[in-house]
Amino acid sequence: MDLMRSALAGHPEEIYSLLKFKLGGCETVQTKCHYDQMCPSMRTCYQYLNQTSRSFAAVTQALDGDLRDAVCIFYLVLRALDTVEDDMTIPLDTKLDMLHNFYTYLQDPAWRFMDSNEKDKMVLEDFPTISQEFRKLKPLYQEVISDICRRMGAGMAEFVQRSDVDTLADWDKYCHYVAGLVGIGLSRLFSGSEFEDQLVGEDTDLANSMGLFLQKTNIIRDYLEDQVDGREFWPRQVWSKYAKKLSDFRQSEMSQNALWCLNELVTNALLHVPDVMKYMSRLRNQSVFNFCAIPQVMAIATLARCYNNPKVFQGVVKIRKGEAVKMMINATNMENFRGIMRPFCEEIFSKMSQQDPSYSVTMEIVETIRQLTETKHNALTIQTTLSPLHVSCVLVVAAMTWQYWTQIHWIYEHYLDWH
Ligand code: D61
Ligand code: MG
Repeated sequence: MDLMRSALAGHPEEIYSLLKFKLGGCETVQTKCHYDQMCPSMRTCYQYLNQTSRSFAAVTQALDGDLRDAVCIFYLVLRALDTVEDDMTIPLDTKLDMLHNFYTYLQDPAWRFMDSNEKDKMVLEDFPTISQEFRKLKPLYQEVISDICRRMGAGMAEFVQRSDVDTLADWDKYCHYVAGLVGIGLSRLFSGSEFEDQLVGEDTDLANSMGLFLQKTNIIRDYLEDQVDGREFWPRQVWSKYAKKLSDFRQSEMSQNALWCLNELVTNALLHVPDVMKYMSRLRNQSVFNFCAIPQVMAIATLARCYNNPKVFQGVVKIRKGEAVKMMINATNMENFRGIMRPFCEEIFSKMSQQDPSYSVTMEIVETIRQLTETKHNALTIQTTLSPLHVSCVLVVAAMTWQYWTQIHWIYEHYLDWH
């Protein structure tokens, strides 16, 4: 199905990436974990990481040295905290108490929480396994994780008591608490591991922007999912210019206003791209570069797909698997990073209309991103004389032949031989 989606979208190069990925040839997410030599509780932690994170599990297990376990534990501790924040069945006073005191549970070998109904509740029910591994990390890593956990818990408690996100400044503040602080914590872990310069951990503004770009993209994409769950994270200051209620955007007659509101929020998220480019240009360790680059390119691809797209109000807009895999394979240095970001900037530009109230602001940031994503060769595509569609068909046939051949081979291996 993924092969067909890329073929029909006229992107033969994605079929090549999908086949390469299927054959296990994706260096950037090759795990460096030796699970057989790991203590059982740390192995359990990596299982929880794979169960709770689609986006960060593979790139975390590809990190170098002791950074790997530190980032894995950092993720699970914050995922546990977020599971408390997201659980609408926990009474408010209990939730506020837990959010404020969560970082203290890291020092309590027995603390666990058994009353969550969330999908990721296992990280709360088996928190002793996670906190045990936390206390084995070197003191600098423990200090960073505990500090970020304390500040994120306090920030989440502040917004849980408020009904919604009001101004754009509130939106930046909320995204700082739940994602900017992750970027700041990760950057201190990167510098603390000495795989990256001290400057990476010290420049908190850039690290914060890395998180805000990812979180704002998620909040924009998840409009409908959050509406269905009775949650609203779009800033009132923006949507109240286009509707009386945020839920009005679900009605088709509101579609133009809904799109203008959506485009204004995408434009706001794009304002973080210059900081993201500067942050990425400072990284020196390959595994850290890949770890940071992959979520960022997935985010700009998602933003480009969401821009001026009515489907945001009818479901969850997703990028193609082939596209995602191609970016994962190629996002390994700044030249490629720029080359991947650029086409999505052009995709947004191609959907802009002068009637859009945000047109001039969007045009300005698109121009800025164009300058920052100039590359020696702007297109990272296969130059062929055959049209993309022809190439796609050839590759699909090749893929199906290969699929058929492996099956024949497998049947031969497992059956004919055995008998
Ligand atoms: C470089 C590389 C990765 C980065 C980064 C810089 C800066 C920030 C981030 C990753 C975090 C991006 C978060 C975007 C996804 N949003 C969420 O997960 C929301 O929960 C936020 C609070 C918990 C944060 C958990 C987290 C996430 C990624 C990590 C990490 C911790 C630790 C290390 C590495 C990556 C969202 O949760 C969705 C859900 O519940 O499934 C929400 O509730 O809003
Ligand atoms: Mg949350």
